[in-house]
Amino acid sequence: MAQERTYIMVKPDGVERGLVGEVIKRFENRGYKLVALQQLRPSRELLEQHYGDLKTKGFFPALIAYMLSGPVVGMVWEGKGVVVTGRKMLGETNPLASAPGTIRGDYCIDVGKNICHGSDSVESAKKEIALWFPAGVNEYTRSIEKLIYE
Ligand code: RTP
Repeated sequence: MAQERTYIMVKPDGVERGLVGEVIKRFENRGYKLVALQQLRPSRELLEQHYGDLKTKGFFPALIAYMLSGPVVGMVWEGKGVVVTGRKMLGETNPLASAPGTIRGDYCIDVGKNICHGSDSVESAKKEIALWFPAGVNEYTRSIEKLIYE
């Protein structure tokens, strides 16, 4: 059965603050499988495509400037329910509304510096994975799946 995938990205503030490992650790510890990982400085065009739905929002220029401020680390995680669970692990868009124990609830305060991104649906995940990883992700099997899934 094809497993669900999501696109998780550590934003420039998260990279600069050294939180990449923390984000990876939480998804690994949960049992999800890492199938792609890259650090890059995204172009304005790539970001405008990624955030295309938000073009009309007042905060759009600030969002693009924030995302252009340094390298990001993008990754694709695979596993049961990973889109919804990944968003729960990240916390609310506004960090102050995020529960302690979530990434945003533990590590940030302002919405414009909220450390990470996670796909909001299976459909968006497919689009985002194709956008950020046009060469595709890594297909491999893990011997530990039987310790994670019943
Ligand atoms: P993301 O795409 O980064 O996971 O965030 P999200 O779905 O939780 O939130 P979305 O509404 O798609 O917003 C994308 C990013 O834009 C910034 N933002 N700023 N100033 C503001 O009111 C505001 N609202 C959103 C945040 O960095 C948010 O993650």
